[in-house]
Amino acid sequence: WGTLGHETVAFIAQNFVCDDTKIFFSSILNDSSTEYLAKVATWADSYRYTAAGSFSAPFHFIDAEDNPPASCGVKYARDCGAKGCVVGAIQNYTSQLLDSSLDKATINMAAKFVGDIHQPLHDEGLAVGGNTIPVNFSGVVTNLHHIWDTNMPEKLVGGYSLDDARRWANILTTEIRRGAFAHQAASWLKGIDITDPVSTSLHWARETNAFVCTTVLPDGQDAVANQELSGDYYEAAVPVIQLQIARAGYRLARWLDLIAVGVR
Ligand code: DCM
Ligand code: DCM
Ligand code: ZN
Repeated sequence: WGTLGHETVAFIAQNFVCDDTKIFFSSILNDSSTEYLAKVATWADSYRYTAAGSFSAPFHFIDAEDNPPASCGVKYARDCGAKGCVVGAIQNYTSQLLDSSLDKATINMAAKFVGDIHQPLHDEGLAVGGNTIPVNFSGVVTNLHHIWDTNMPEKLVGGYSLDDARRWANILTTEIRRGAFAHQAASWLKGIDITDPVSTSLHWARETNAFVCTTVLPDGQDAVANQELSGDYYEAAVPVIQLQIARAGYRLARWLDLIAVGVR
């Protein structure tokens, strides 16, 4: 996701963490403001472009070698490359946090990767996660990965400021509490196990990767290449984007609760 997606995931998580978790992470981040998580939500994205942080670039995704749209699926041994992947990274950064490596950077990495694993093209190897599929969006030439990260969420919300993210997060929070997601939110936490981050995040990756077959590339890559996708394609994508951002935020809240409890 782009700036908007990550900040929204962080704001949703802020809305759902326990009071003690908020106190705990606000203190480590040295920020007691109403945006203590959201303000650091995109740091890992800048870090991967620095010389010191380039090792972390593969930690944002897992390149599933499946065959969409005919068959989707993620296998850890097959798909997590030698340089690492988002599933391994969630494992690694979670255990660092539980081992009391509670610095800003580590918290940030863990949070960022929970967000990214919920973007369908971050769980897909085809065409470098859609990066090499050229598409048009509202007349702008870009690529399929980029419209899922950025153009479609921003068209939905109308901007990408911190306040746009707060507003979207509050809408999705209401949907989780007493709206369209109220009856399914509890099921989003099924199987969540802080002692087994690989199984937990593989479940998230598989559930997310399934949308590559149904919604991202339902008719294969040739059907979207060089097409204008801000119409019907966008309309079909919006419910998936809303669901995935909501799930990521809700799950991140529980993950942070479990880390906070585990460390205390
Ligand atoms: N960004 C975004 N949406 C935009 C423009 C930029 O999310 N419409 C994000 C992407 C980068 C940061 O802002 O993380 C800087 O973008 P750029 O390098 O494209 O200026
Ligand atoms: N990305 C991905 N899968 C890959 C390579 C990259 O999901 N195999 C993601 C990471 C960024 C975006 O695509 O969100 C652009 O990556 P980069 O800036 O490394 O080209
Ligand atoms: Zn991306």
